[in-house]
Amino acid sequence: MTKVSVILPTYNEAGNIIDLVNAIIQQIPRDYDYEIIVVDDNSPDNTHGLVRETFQTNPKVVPVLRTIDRGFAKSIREGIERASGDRIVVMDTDFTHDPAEIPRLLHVGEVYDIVSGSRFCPGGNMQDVKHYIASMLYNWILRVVLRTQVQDNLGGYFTIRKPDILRLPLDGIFFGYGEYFFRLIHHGQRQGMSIVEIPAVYRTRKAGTSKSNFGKFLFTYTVAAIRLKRERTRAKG
Ligand SMILES: Nc1nc2c(ncn2[C@@H]2O[C@H](COP(=O)(O)OP(=O)(O)OP(=O)(O)O)[C@@H](O)[C@H]2O)c(=O)[nH]1
Ligand SMILES: [Mg+2]
Repeated sequence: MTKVSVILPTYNEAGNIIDLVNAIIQQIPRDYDYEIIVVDDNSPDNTHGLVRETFQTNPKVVPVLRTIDRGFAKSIREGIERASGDRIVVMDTDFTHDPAEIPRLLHVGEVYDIVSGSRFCPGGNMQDVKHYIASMLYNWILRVVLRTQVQDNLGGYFTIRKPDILRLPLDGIFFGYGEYFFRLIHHGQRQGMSIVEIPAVYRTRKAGTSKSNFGKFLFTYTVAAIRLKRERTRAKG
């Protein structure tokens, strides 16, 4: 039986995480074994303690506490490295990524190397219209700069087999924030992996507050894209 490890990075998600873990458990297909790894960066709202307490009798829910080097992408990497499953699923923990899409991700993942839940393929969407338009425009720029062949380079809701992700240059991908995802797609594409997007509707955060700031991220993501482009040009030349 294939085992899927669902990686959930959290920072101050006490209002979402219990319901989310329960919703994910409901969505794991019966022919998969699973574990859910909640990687928390020592949230002041005690997300980690809450998960530990609530799921103490379920060994398939694995709470991981990080106390140094806080970071979204680094937490995801830590979750991936600790995963005991053959298949990885990564998603946000504020209900932006709908657990109901998990069965389709796993199903398509049996055929393709990376399957990404995308807002920009037919059937995909986002409840927050302004965010949707801003992300779409920014994705066009990213695609021109990086030549990635996917439409949603900032999604972060995906599945890949663990041995496949370990073949990618993890040090060059997993740092910073959501831009790690376009580095992952970029390197996956360069290594000849098959990448497909399936439609996903991104919802508005259920509880808690956002940690992202559009202006700041526009700058960091742009610097990250230019760096990646330079690396690519250097590697070619
Ligand atoms: N472990 C860890 N997780 C984080 C960190 N920052 C954010 N996260 C998680 O990463 C996910 C995305 O963060 P959000 O605050 O929702 O940022 P966003 O999705 O860009 O912004 P919204 O559109 O407002 O939802 C959430 O599940 C957060 O809990 C961090 O420093 N460490
Ligand atoms: Mg969010």
